[in-house]
Amino acid sequence: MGNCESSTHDKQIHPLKDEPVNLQNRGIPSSGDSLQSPPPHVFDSIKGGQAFSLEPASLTNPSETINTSDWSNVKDALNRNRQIEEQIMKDHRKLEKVIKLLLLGPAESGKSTILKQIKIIHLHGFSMADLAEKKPLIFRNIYESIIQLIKGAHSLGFELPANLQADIDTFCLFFNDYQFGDQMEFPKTMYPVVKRIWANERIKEVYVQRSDVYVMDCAKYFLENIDRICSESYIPITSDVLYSRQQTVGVSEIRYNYKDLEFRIFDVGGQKNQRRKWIHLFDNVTSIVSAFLF
Ligand SMILES: Nc1nc2c(ncn2[C@@H]2O[C@H](COP(=O)(O)OP(=O)(O)O)[C@@H](O)[C@H]2O)c(=O)[nH]1
Ligand SMILES: [Mg+2]
Repeated sequence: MGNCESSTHDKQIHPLKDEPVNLQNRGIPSSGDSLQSPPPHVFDSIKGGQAFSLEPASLTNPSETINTSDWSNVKDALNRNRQIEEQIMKDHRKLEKVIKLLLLGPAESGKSTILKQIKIIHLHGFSMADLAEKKPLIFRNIYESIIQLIKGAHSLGFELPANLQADIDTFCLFFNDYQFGDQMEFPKTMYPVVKRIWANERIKEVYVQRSDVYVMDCAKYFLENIDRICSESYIPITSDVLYSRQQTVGVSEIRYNYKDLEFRIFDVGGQKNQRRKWIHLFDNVTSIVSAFLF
């Protein structure tokens, strides 16, 4: 292999032949012009025998000499290379401003609640439509709470007064037929039944002992607000939405900007069978926020 020199002078040594090459004679302007002799790293790459993607075919074939179109191809390739490098740098700078947070923790530890709170703080909260559409979910939370309290009383061996049994039977019959849908009114017949069941002290005791039996955290909040929730003009308020409990299926994401950073927060299903849906989110994650039950 012949001499290789990197220089901005007009005369260059052909990298593969030992003959000097006059770049100006080949229509290549000298330094200071926009079309300069090829930068040193072109020759370096040839010398090192690598990065041949930047070279015109003639450079790899010693029998051919360099012509203007070869250098023009080199220049094009270098331009493309520079553009790609600039784009990579831009993407990198952009990525540095993206903060990816993954919320992890057991079911009902508050992951989805954190997401709702972020929506309130950073994304203008809930619209009237958002609030109204939570009605069926809130009603379902109340029905499920009552069933859990009744089951809990049985599991804990609590004796319930005989006069409550009729209400319990009525409610269980109703719940057996109940199907979750877009129910926008709390059933009038169930309102006094639910009220009487929750008014019972033994039932309230089940809620206190919910570390031993499963009762949703939101039970007390909704049952204490039953009069407001069962009123005809009921529209959920923000705290109702915060307390509402819906099992997360799959992954939900919220994005917001704070200062010049873009936050992307991922809320995932806590159940084991949901985990394969979010395991890939660990790629490039900035932080993991763990939620715990206390
Ligand atoms: N005690 C209490 N419970 C809350 C509060 N906010 C939300 N919760 C309840 O905490 C539970 C958290 O559920 P969720 O956020 O869906 O948990 P995830 O499964 O980790 O997404 C729900 O039952 C909510 O009703 C609060 O301020 N106090
Ligand atoms: Mg959730």
